[in-house]
Amino acid sequence: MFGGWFKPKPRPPSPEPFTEEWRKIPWGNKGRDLQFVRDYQPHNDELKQQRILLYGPTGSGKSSFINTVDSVLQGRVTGRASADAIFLESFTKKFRTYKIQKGGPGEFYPFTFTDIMGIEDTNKGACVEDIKLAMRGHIKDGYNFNPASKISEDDHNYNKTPTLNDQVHVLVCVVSATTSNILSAETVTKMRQVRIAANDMGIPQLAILTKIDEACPEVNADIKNVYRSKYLKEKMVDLNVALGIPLNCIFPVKNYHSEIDTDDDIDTLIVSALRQIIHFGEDFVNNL
Ligand SMILES: Nc1nc2c(ncn2[C@@H]2O[C@H](COP(=O)(O)OP(=O)(O)O)[C@@H](O)[C@H]2O)c(=O)[nH]1
Ligand SMILES: [Mg+2]
Repeated sequence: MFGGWFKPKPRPPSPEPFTEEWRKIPWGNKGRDLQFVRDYQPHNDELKQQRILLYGPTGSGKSSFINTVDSVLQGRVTGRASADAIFLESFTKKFRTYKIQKGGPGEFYPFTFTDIMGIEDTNKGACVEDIKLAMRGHIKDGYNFNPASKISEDDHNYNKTPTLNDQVHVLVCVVSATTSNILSAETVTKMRQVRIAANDMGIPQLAILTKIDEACPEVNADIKNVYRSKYLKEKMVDLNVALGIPLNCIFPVKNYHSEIDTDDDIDTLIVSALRQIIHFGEDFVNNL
């Protein structure tokens, strides 16, 4: 009953696992991106906070990503979004938004993460119709997803008159690098539908490829090998082909999951992805 059951067989060591480093990352200098995130304020006065919607299969690391961003910004490993090691069924059934504390109590960063119930092969995950409504801002925090049917307009968690602040401003697809086929056909179909709907609304999209440490022994040995790993590049290309997300919008990361202290290199990958997410959300709001 533990997550370990789902772990794929270890990949046999490759005779030549490396390629030339194909994306430049400011290792040892996370400060620039971190400062950007710390200083970020939406241009549009009406926007209190960007809403970043995370979607993807159960167990892909959505909750862990929220925790990791929280940890990076707090400078210590935190654990708020209930990342669960047991993920036979989607653990996140509620539509829930996470704020990240900045400075004192009651003061938050101007962006939030909404963790949606996992997109599943069968009828277990949130239905695409609900995700579309969520993107338009119709679903209130605390709503319990029902995989069998979409939210009714009479539900007390249905927001009839969403404002700019209720809408989703960036869609982030979260996929694990350990999945052998990257995604099942049904999940791909569902995720594509979500993407098409987001495209129609003009919502920008990115992808986060998680568990790069577990997927790749060379990266586990040194995370700075991330853009030298042939295997991870293949995974990113697979994701690009499966979902149609451009390669330069795909960010490989390692989430904090067993660590007790933060690490500069892990932080560096997280803040560079976060910075891009914030840029995309900001562009969307300014182009409305
Ligand atoms: N090794 C490793 N494990 C991870 C990573 N991200 C998440 N996990 C683990 O994967 C499992 C599922 O993560 P979770 O965040 O609950 O996934 P969710 O269902 O998408 O919210 C948990 O046991 C996490 O500790 C990662 O980057 N590396
Ligand atoms: Mg979760």
